[in-house]
Amino acid sequence: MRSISIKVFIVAICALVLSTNTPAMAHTALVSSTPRNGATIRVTPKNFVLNFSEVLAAIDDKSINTITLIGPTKNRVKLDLIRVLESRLSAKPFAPLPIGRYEIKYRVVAEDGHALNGVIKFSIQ
Ligand SMILES: [Cu+2]
Repeated sequence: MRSISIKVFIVAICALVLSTNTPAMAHTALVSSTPRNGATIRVTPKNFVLNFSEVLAAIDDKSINTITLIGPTKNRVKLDLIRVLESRLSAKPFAPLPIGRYEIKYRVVAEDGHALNGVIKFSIQ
């Protein structure tokens, strides 16, 4: 009987934790991106654009959000004009990109202080 009461206790705690996580407190999420995750494209995009569900944070007007482009040989590809505008993070490729597989790695912090990391994979053929 003792193990059953412990299980009931654990379930009750989980329910309490879940119920306090209301939709209004939802953390930021990636809503859309250009290019999309898994996309195959034929030309270098003019812009990389990541749209999030929450406004992104800044400290003393400095962006604390990062975006990195990793190229076909796991090399870091230079990006230009990295910008944050409300819930949007964007950057431009510095030069036309060679054919191959790429990863956009991002780390953003929403205004509620929570961070989100992610990877968008695409290839240029
Ligand atoms: Cu949050």
